[in-house]
This record gives sequence, structure tokens and C-alpha cells, in this order.
Amino acid sequence: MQLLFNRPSSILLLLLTLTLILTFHHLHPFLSIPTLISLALVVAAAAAAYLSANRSLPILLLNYSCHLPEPEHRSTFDLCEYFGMNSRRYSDESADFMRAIYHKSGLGDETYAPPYFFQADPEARFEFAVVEAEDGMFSTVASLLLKAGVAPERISHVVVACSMFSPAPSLASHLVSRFGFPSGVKTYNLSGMGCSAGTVGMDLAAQILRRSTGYALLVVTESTGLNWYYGDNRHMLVTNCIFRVGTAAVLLTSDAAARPAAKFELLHTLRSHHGADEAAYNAAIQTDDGNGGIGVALTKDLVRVAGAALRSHISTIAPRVLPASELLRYGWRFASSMARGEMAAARAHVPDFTKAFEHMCIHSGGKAVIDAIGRIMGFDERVTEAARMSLHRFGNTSSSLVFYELGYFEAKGRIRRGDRVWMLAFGTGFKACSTVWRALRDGSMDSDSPWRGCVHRYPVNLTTRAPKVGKI
Ligand SMILES: *[C@@H]1O[C@H](CO)[C@@H](O)[C@H](O)[C@H]1NC(C)=O
Ligand SMILES: *[C@@H]1O[C@H](CO)[C@@H](O)[C@H](O)[C@H]1NC(C)=O
Ligand SMILES: *[C@@H]1O[C@H](CO)[C@@H](O)[C@H](O)[C@H]1NC(C)=O
Ligand SMILES: CC(=O)N[C@H]1CO[C@H](CO)[C@@H](O)[C@@H]1O
Repeated sequence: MQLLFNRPSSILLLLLTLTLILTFHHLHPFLSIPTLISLALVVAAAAAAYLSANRSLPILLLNYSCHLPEPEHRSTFDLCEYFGMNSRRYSDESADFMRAIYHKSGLGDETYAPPYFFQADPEARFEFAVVEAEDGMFSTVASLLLKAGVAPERISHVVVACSMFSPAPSLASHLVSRFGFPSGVKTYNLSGMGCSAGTVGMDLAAQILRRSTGYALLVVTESTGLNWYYGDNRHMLVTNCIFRVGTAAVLLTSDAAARPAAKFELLHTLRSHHGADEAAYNAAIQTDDGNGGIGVALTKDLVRVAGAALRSHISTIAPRVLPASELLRYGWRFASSMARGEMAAARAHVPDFTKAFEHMCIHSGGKAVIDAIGRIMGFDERVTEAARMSLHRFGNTSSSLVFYELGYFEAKGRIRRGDRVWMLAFGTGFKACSTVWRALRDGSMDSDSPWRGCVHRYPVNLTTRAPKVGKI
């Protein structure tokens, strides 16, 4: 219910001012009401001038790029079988388990595997991890700077988010060295932040840019070269089955003069951390499997924890984004259920977020997570389409997924000027993270869109996909 009481602050302020004026007049009758009103106006004008001088700068998304790996890095069911056999590291039970997960995962046969999958010797090696990270980072950044027409000298900040791999010098330094960014560039590397690292990086870049005009390059990638899991712990095998290669690079600026060239403007960001809760903290965690293997364990609790985090997250973001009519409608439904004493039903009500956003890029780490978000939020298949299709086409590419989804909407020609887009990501910790954008122009498929050449086949009918079962 606290959703309802945030908006009318301006009315309250007006009433307060009037009360103050009347009180002053009462205490000091020699000050006439017109004098007091003029005084109040002068104070208000001064306050407005002060606020506008300190108003934060706009955050504009100029353009972005998603990595499309080489066709020969395509990952199929057969390739995974081959890799599993070639590594000779899995028991029959673990192999069967991974096959079953693969078939239920919602991944198609066109995702991309990391480079070491294609090496004769599948041992984890540092050089493969570097190649994996650089492949995606270098190609997306080169493509982005070219299409946005921004010279490397103009980049003032570089933020790199990569959860599992943090070499020294950092991945941000790899970019500075490759592209020759100026010596004044400030670099930030985020690691261990999980699948929400992209939206966390966006929030960080926005906070920096709001203070002084600049150009920030955000690169979101993942490199699992040193983190592939070879043991038999089932919680850790799941990640192997659905993790796939992907990278996104985004160019942000707070230069208001760049508005005519920008695609989106940032309206809101919200980060919430639920790690104070024990189960949430442990829901997705990198740990030792007891036999010397290290992996990211996803517990059965993950979906429940994501649901709880989502509920708490939306209660904060709802009053910022929803129209008053939807807040009232939600308040009414909530109150009527309470009045009938149906506490569980009251808690299950969720405002209709399709009233706030035309498009939603929902983090699609796995099918179960998309299903849970759809169920809790009351989203139909049309709303979750981009998430399911990105998972099918590209797999779980970790925090860059939300940009592949944005690319899907653009490739389908669905983005219209003025449309609002919600990016919602979850990550280890457990974190939920939102960024909300407004489109500044109609979107269309970019020349380097990862969906070029395949978008006409989407959406695919996921229910007809016949599971291939059995060994090869
Ligand atoms: C997606 O992949 C990332 C990177 O490997 C992993 O940390 C995360 O747990 C995966 N998400 C799910 C839901 O499996
Ligand atoms: C983004 O890049 C594409 C090229 O792929 C270009 O056609 C488009 O105009 C760019 N968008 C903006 C807003 O500059
Ligand atoms: C998908 O395939 C199933 C089974 O063949 C069918 O019942 C369903 O109507 C199809 N859905 C769409 C959207 O075409
Ligand atoms: C080279 C460098 O500074 N790497 C740092 C990147 O950030 C992680 C933590 O997020 C540090 O552990 C690395 O040392």
C-alpha cells in the first residue's frame, strides 16, 4: 500500500507554503498577504534557479553492439556430446543428467560455444580465457565506435563487467591498449557481480556521467575458460549446460548536444540487494564441490529466491514508473482482498507493468526463471517472447542477454519513438537490477545486429521442439 502515497508531494508542498504564509500573517499582521506571497515567489524562483544549475545531466544511449560469434563456433547438441566425450571427465550419470537438462533448457541448436570447445585438448588454460573475453570485447567495441562515429579519444570512462574472469592488467586495460583510449580515461572493472553485472555497470556509468559531461563505454562479457566445471555435483553441472558465449558494448553520454544522435534516454535505475537473507545469498554461489572441483552451484531455492527478490524490487520501482490509475487499481484490489481477510491473495496481487512499459528485456538466465517471472508478474507469452527467443538463439550469455533482447525488439521493428523499455536482471548475491529507457527514435535492425539473417525465423514454437533423447 505504500505505493499510493508517494506522488502528491507537490500538492503537499503548496498547502504547506499557504499554511506558512497564513501563519506568518497571523504572527506579524504588519506583513500583508501580497508581500508574503511575493516573498514566497522570490524564494521559489531562487530555489528553482539553484536546482536547475545543479540539475543532473541526461544519460543518453548513443548506440550499442552485440557480439555474433563466427558460424564455426556454433554449439549444437552433438558438439556438446563430443566435448563431453573428448574431455573424458564425466561419469555416465553426470552425462545423462546434462543431456536431460539440455533438453529442458529452452536452448536451440544455434547458440555459440567458447573457443576451448574447439581445441583438440580441452584442458582449461589461461590463454583460452583471454581469447574468449577479447574476441567478444574487441569486435563489439570496434563495431560500436565505428557506427556511432565516436573517436576513441572522446571516451572518458570505460566500465567492463565480467563475472568469472578478472586478469591483471584488467579487461578494461586490454581495451585501452587495443583502442588507444586517452591517458585521462578512467577504467572500472566489475567482477563477481553475476548476471546482473550489465545493469549494475549501467547504473555505475550513469552515476559517473550525471556529474560531468563525458562518454562512457560499457562492455558486458563473460569468460568461462577457467571455470568450466568437470565434477559430478549436479547443482554445478547445470550452468555448464546453458552457459553460452555473448558480449555487448554500449556507448553512453551525458552530452545534451548528442541527443539528436541518440537511441534511448535513461529514465530510471534501481538496484536491490537481498543478500542479507541466508537463502538468497546461497541461491547461486561459486564454491568447492568437496572433491577439489570449483563451480557455480545453483540451488533448488533459486527460483523461489528470484521470486521473492522480484516482489520486493517491484514494490520500490512501481511508484516511480506506473501511472496513477494503475496504482489506484492495484491499491483497490489489494484493499478489497485485505478486507475479505484473504491475506495470501492480497500479497499475490501485482500491478500491471505493461501499463508502464511497451517492451521488457527480462533476464533470461534459464527457462525456469523466465517462467517464474511470467507467473508472478502475470505476463503472457507475448511479453516474455524476447526473453525466450534470446535464450533459444543465444543461450544464457550472462549479463549481456538484456541487450540481445533489445536487439530483438529493434530487429522486429517494434520500437517506436517514445516507447519505454524495462531491462530487468538478476544476479548472484542475490541482486535484482532495473534500468528503464525511453526510445528517442523508431528502432530498426542495425547493420551489425546479431539477429540479422535469423530474425525471420522467430518467434519459434517452443512446444513443438521434439526432444532428442539417448546417447550418440
Ligand atoms: C548463466 O550463466 C552464468 C555464467 O556462467 C552463471 O553464473 C549463471 O548462474 C547462469 N544462470 C543460470 C540461471 O543458470
Ligand atoms: C546505430 O548504428 C546503426 C548502424 O548499425 C545506424 O544505422 C544507426 O543510425 C545508429 N543509430 C544512431 C541513433 O546513431
Ligand atoms: C505450437 O505447437 C503446438 C503443438 O504442435 C500447437 O498446439 C500450438 O498451437 C503451436 N503454437 C503456436 C503459437 O503456433
Ligand atoms: C587489474 C585489476 O584492477 N583487476 C581488478 C578488477 O576488479 C576485481 C574486483 O572487482 C579485482 O579483484 C581485480 O584485481
